[in-house]
Amino acid sequence: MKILLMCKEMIGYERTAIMVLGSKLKQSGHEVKAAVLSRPLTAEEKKRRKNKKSEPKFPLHSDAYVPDDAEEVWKNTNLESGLSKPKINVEAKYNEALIKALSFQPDVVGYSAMTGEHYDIIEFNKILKEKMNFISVMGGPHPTFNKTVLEEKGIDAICTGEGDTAFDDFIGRLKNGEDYWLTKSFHVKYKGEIYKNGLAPLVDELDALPYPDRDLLYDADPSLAEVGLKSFVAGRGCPYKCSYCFNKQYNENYKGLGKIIRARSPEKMIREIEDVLNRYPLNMVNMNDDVFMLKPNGWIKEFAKLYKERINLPFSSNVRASSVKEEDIIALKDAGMTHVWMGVECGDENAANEIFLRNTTNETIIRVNNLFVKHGVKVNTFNIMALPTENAFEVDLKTLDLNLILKPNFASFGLLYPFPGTAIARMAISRGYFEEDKDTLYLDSNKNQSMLKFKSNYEKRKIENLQKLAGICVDFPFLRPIIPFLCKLPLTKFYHFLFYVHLGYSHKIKSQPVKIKTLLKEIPIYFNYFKNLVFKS
Ligand code: B12
Ligand code: SF4
Repeated sequence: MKILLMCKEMIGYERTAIMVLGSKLKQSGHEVKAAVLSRPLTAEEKKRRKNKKSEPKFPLHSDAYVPDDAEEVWKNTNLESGLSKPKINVEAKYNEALIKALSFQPDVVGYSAMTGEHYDIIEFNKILKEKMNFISVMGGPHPTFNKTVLEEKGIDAICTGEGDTAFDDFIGRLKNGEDYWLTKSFHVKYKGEIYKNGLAPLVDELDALPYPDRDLLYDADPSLAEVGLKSFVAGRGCPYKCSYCFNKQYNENYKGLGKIIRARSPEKMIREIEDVLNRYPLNMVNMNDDVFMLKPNGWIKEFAKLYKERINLPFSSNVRASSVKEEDIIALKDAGMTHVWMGVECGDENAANEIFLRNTTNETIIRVNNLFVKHGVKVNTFNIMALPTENAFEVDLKTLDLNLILKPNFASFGLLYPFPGTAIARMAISRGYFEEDKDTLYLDSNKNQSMLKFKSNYEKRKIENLQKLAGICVDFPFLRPIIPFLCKLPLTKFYHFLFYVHLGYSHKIKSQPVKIKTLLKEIPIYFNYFKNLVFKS
């Protein structure tokens, strides 16, 4: 079978789902390609694709996907004929992806979607459906928690959990003319009926899965191959119950269907990184596990030893203060861990524990932060503002103040999003801060506006301004006394711009120890991401 895997633009971070689903399907003998929605190629990328002489110095995989007949397909398909003007513009937005899809003529198109990304995907899928026959499947966090997305015109099936073996099963049944509509973990439209199947068990042995297929994804977005920062996932699952996170509901959905926490063996993980190191530019490893240090006994020490011996590059990971051991910090620092991303989320302990169900004290956060600093590991903090509570602005000021105590390398502030299926969404609805119906517009970034209703627009503006300025204030603490005043001013657009400049600088310069030469090479790519982020929002 021919399967096209798609996701929205990635802005510098690999979409692991495409790589893992793709490799499993290829292993089963299917023909798989990937395409990205929306991000137009840079002039440099277009040139490289056209001019065979200026090959990138790293090898693109043999099946690098630029259809030779792209121009032909484009001409013959006459995409724009008979369409009204606004529709032409919509299509123009998706040109690149449409060409790929039409020239590949897949049997199945699989979309991976986080909430907020689904709008563009649904829109694109409708256009594609007008032009060719295929089965469309959506997977990822959005359909996992928002199953009503199957009601959308053009979406034929959704995957409601892990897709590695389930999608392979779905495609296998389809190929063999079997009852694919009864595949576990899928909800499927078939002959006017909707089939809602239960979940298949979680993948027990992650090592049994093939290595993620990076070539597939990098062929779809060459900029990801070119930048030296690359993401990896060593394990899955988190047992905590933070109200704003999808894990609590996920674990409830999967109750009795397997172990929550699973890890690949250190050896397999190192081999994957080694392989990438041999074939692509790699100068910084980003371990994307929810909580990296939550691993079986002995795992961290073994990983650290192998990593130091065979990779020896700077790396970062996500941590939760209450699951950090000093001996692990020492081992990982020795292996090359330069910084961690630590969830602080809220500085007001009552709100942190009653609203966010964070279940960690500020004292623990400060103690663990100091441990990292003591051992020379930089800490970047994750924080969430705009809580569904009456004194939201004061709560957020306390979050800023906790960060001023921690003095992190970079303090990242987002706005609370009541994602479908989360406890915080139910709380926000019951407290009157949020309404959820079929017209609710979920935005695809939590950095721009709050989705909650506050007592006035002025109150909301203050909170959104604080979120934009807080990270800058942590770097320039002398601003703290005037922050409440600055938040009152109607300068949100200006603060928004400053926010992204600071975010880009903190991500690229402060959090990635790279050589000047590499930095200069990567700046145009990151500038392109930056432009997309600022202008899109
Ligand atoms: C790494 C990561 C990122 C990275 C990369 C994004 C990515 N999706 O890969 C970055 C830093 C960019 C990121 C950004 C954000 N993230 Co994030 N991120 C994660 C994290 C920690 C790991 C993702 C991952 O690699 N998982 C491993 C892969 C294998 O799992 P998976 O993607 O779920 O895919 C499996 C299934 O879902 C399914 N599947 C997926 N796609 C498809 C497609 C088909 C066709 C099928 C059949 C099956 C299928 O099969 C896959 C294999 O089993 C997850 C939490 C988590 N544990 O998943 C949050 C998570 C995905 N992020 C989340 C959020 C909210 C965000 C942000 C909005 C936060 C922000 N700061 O702004 C932004 C969104 C930016 C945007 N819209 O572009 C939420 C999404 C909730 C939701 N309802 O959508 C999650 C679930 C965390 C949470 N708190 O709940 N994130
Ligand atoms: S610790 Fe992190 S990953 Fe785990 S439930 Fe809380 S927010 Fe989610």
